[in-house]
Amino acid sequence: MKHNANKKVYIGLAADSIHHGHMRLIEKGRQYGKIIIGLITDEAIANYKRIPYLSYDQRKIILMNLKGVDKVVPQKDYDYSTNIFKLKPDYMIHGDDWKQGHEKILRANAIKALVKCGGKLIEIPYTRGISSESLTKFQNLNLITSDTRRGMLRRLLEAKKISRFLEAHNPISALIGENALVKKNGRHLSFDGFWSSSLTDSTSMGKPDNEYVDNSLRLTGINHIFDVTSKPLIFDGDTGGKKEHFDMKIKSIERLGVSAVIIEDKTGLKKNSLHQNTSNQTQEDANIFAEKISIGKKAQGSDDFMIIARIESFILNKDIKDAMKRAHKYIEAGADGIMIHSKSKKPNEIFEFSKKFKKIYKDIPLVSVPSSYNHVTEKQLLENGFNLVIYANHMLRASYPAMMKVALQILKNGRSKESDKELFSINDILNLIPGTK
Ligand code: SPV
Ligand code: MG
Repeated sequence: MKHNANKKVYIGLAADSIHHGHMRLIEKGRQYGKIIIGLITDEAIANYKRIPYLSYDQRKIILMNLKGVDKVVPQKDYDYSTNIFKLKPDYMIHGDDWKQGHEKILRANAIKALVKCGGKLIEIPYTRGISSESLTKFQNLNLITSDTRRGMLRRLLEAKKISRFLEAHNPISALIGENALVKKNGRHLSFDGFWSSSLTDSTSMGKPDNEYVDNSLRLTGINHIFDVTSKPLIFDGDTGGKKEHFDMKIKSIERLGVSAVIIEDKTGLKKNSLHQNTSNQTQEDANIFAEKISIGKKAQGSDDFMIIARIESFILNKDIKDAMKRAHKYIEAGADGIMIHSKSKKPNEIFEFSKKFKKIYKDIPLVSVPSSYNHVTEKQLLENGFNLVIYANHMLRASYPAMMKVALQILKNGRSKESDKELFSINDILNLIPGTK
């Protein structure tokens, strides 16, 4: 086939990591005409898979500078057909790997669209031995900087309707949040990031959740988590501590690459919000708390870092009026998002809040921690205006009963053989962490 500059060749790519497989697609395309890359947007990717490591603009710059690429346009849908109808290419180039598996439907739709527009699909054998997924994982761990990681939360909030974060209290629990993956209806479901919980950080050290475990110790733990993961992290900052210390605290949290801190509007000796007895918990004066927020906002060095204000009105049996009044004050003081907490078994009060809140603050992220109202689905939270859901303590709560069970079995049996079925094999544990053997 002779190159014909009047012919349009379409190639849809995510291009989070460029490798020779992509080059082969481009090389092939150049034989047919001028290449238009449909670069899949963050939003389109994030709703099917993990958000790309590189932003849309960063990926675009790379592609624009590749030999043979004439134009880069956004592909706003994971499905190629919208762009095919719009651009009416003469050819589309794709690897033949999509003939099987969940991408079959994308192929069928692309062929249908091409037939209608008079275009033709050219498939080349899939390049074996390299995959963007494995390459991206490798790159993420090796190249991620504090800045890139920090910026991922804002990108997620823009790209995804609702993001899910999982508690991590040490690197091994974080590796679960990093790698857990469920494939469902062609989508790759995974966690978007980590929650560093004061409850589980304290509990895993055998200490009460009352701000005894100090910030520097918790940040050291996060540093270890960051050694082996690539996803963004939200830090549970408790009350934020003394307002006179808050600026220094923000700087050290932000510098590490943490994306956001959530501080709660309590005062005095902090108690966990899910405690049945709330009589000894006190809510901070809204103006004083707002002042703390603005001190933090002035202290942060990057635009990416977020301070999210957590409203404890429902925890302390106050009403929606109090919660809304506080939301206004905190946002005015610069809060980048609001977490509304509740220990009710039902989501009624948080849904009442979210309806009122989102009418006024459509674009301000709203966070839910459904520990007690845990029958609520992410879909319901999304429909009620929430943008982020935090599974706040589940990794620690899962591990304790599992460990206790095995300890009791060993005592009962005078040996460990009976516990084998509860355990990861020695081989599995050695293979879990690369470099162990
Ligand atoms: C935590 O995880 O430490 C939290 C959420 O602050 S809660 O335990 O629900 O208060
Ligand atoms: Mg906490």
